[in-house]
Amino acid sequence: MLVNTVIYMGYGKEITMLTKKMEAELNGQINKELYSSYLYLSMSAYCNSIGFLGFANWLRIQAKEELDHAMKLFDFILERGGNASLATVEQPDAEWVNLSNVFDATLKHEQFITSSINHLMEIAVEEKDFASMSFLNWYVSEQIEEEANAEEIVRKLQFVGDDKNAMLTLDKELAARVYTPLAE
Ligand code: OFO
Repeated sequence: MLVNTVIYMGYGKEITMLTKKMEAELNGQINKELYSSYLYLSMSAYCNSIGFLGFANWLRIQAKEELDHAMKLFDFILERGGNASLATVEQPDAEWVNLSNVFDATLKHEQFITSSINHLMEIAVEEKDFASMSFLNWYVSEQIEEEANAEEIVRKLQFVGDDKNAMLTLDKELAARVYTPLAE
């Protein structure tokens, strides 16, 4: 019902423009992804400050990935003939109690992002915006992985408890994470 103007991309190729509602929601998601990046960078700085460089590495890479998620949305909005409008990114917390506190907050934040993606998908379905549905499917799958990764570290931290040697082993494990840019 809310499908907008058709943009002609060349002979035989056409794509419908984003509705204003979908454009606003996607812009809101860019802001959430940028905030995620900021949040994980802040957490990375905390881990660095307490000497856990592996945890810091994992979160720094996570921050980079969130930036990729924001850029993917940015590009999609432009491709669909929309306006990417960038709002203020909220300042993230900088004070953390310990590593468990950091990763409990990470998991909670990813669950929040999942609900935000689900909300976007609901709008796409409501608007019969098939291009957005297809695009958002990537984020739906990504969120399964994002939550699982955070949950795994939360569980490992619970298991390790106060065992300093086990904590250092976990730190070493997280130091091995490498950044992989998103495929075009
Ligand atoms: Fe960590 O999630 Fe983005 O989308």
